[in-house]
Amino acid sequence: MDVIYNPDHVLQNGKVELINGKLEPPVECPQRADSVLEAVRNAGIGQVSEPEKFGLDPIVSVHDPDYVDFLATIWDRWTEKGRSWDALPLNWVGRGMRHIKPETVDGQLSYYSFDAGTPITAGTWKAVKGSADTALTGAKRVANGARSAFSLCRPPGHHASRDYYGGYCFLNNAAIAGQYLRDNGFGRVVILDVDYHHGNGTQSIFYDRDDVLFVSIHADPLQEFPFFIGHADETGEGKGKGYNLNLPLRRGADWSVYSKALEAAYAKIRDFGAEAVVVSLGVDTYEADPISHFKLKTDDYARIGAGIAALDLPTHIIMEGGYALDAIGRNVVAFLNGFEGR
Ligand code: Q9C
Ligand code: ZN
Repeated sequence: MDVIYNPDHVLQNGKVELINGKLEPPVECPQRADSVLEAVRNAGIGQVSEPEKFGLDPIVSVHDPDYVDFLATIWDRWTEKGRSWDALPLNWVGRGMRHIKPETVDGQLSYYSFDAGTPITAGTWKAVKGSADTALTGAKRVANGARSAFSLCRPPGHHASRDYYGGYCFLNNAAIAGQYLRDNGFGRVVILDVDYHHGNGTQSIFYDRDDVLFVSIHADPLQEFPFFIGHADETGEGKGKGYNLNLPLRRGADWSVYSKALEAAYAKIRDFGAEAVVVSLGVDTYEADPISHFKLKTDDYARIGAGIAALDLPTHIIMEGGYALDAIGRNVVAFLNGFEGR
């Protein structure tokens, strides 16, 4: 299958991430995508190409234009204040406070974010825009008839919602790709999110819609980030009622538990009558992932890939999380080979 890779991802290179109360080197680092690329190349998965440039139209079809403008300009506004270090927010709306957009740089960082673990740097916007273009290029190939494509997106996207960033995500690559497929010939699209964390952004973007089904298998929000969304009783609203399926699993989930959730996901996708699948592929479900607590093994990713291929639908695979640097590439390749039946 075709692989889309954006060399400009390296421009998202934060100096620090707030982890467990300490400022540490970010786990969401450039080496992640480079190690996946190397493994994909060595495995001969397919032609690797750079993304085409799309304008902002397909991005603002799922994101607030003012938010996109904020992302594109915030670094310049931050540095105009004489700050040369990573831009991070400090506080958020608490219960009873009002979500009115502040005028200042610091106020707007707070307004448009939901965590302090997602640094903005000099190259963030360029990397983020390139990541969205990587998703759009893969979506275009699938819309043009490809059986599958792999968009090696970095930074990831599934935590970003219509108008906020967090969880290392700024633009929601899977949502942008899913919307692109809707706008280019596919009536019903499913986004299947197998990242360890709940894809809160994707869920929120499509929560009131019946044309894009969101299905997510993830760590129970009672135990894991993003903590305040991702429960099983979130099933959609308005005409989107019944078009959101959350399958939260407790810490320690291994294949015996995970595979049952996958079967439930496949059944839902078949019932829905999906015409195309977007996979939010996180390999942070791996047993040795440094920030996660599931117990999947490398061979399990081949099983997930094969299971998704058995849906027999045009499939666009999009990279999300996965932080065990020495294993991400191997696990992604296992998934892709499993999908291809090799
Ligand atoms: N102690 C994705 O996988 N913070 N995002 C973790 C670890 C947030 C993960 C802190 C994790 C976000 C795309
Ligand atoms: Zn994740």
